[in-house]
Amino acid sequence: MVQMTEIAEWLQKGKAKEVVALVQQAVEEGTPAEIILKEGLMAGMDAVGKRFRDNEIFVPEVLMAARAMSKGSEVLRPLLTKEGGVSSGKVCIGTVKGDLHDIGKNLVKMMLEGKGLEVIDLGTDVPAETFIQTAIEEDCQIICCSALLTTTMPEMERVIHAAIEAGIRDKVKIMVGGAPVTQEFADSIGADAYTDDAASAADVAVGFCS
Ligand code: B1M
Repeated sequence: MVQMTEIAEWLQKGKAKEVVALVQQAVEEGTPAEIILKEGLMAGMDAVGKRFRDNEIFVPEVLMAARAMSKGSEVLRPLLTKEGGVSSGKVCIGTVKGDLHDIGKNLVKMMLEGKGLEVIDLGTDVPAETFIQTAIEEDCQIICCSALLTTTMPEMERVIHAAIEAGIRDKVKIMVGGAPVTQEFADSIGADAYTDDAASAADVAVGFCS
């Protein structure tokens, strides 16, 4: 039986092949996808974050761990998105300008798709204007912004200001999230919602679309 700590350990070593194999085995053994994600992949990434902060490892090692995390989450995608259902809304999502972190954003995207929402992925380093232009052109009900750096969090406020300037603030809900983001911060910039994990982000988004 695969232990979640094994997945976390191989992820910390940046071994994508081993992580994928263990995730697949855990799925076959009947471990729920949510447990594998939280206690295996995300726990491993948390440890990587701490070692990165303490200068025990550096960008190349973090990149390898990030790759292992992405490959591992891809195995879980069909399980995490199996709810499916009829598309009930359109969302554009991106990591804000200046920020290249995309693992959390990709998980939110996966969960949104799992709830049957149509998702336009703008990628990373997305300027406020691109969020707004896409929301207008694609008629999105929701803009989802992710930020992982304290220095890029203010970009989220720029997205909200740009929505006001473009005259669409009352037509679009703006959701924010990412490790350094808090409910207090979300309230202070006038965001419509903050959630601290991808699954609750999808639940809130469905609520906005219904
Ligand atoms: Co970076 N990095 N990084 N990094 N990195 C952090 C964020 C950091 C906390 C590490 C540390 O010091 N402990 C630190 C930020 C410090 C700060 O801002 N105060 C940091 C730094 C400093 C940097 C650089 C500046 C390092 C450098 O170059 N010297 C640099 C910046 C580059 C840039 O963006 N311009 C940098 C670079 C990188 C890599 C490229 C090497 C890599 C990213 C690879 C990639 O994403 N493809 C990387 C990584 C992997 C991390 C850590 C280790 C892991 C982040 C992650 O993917 N976590 C991170 C440490 C940490 O967070 N513990 C760190 C897993 C992911 C699932 O969690 O994204 O939080 P997260 O998503 C969660 C929730 O937050 C939520 O859902 C997910 C879970 O369900 N969520 C939302 C996310 N978005 C949401 C949106 C929502 C709702 C919920 O609604 C819209």
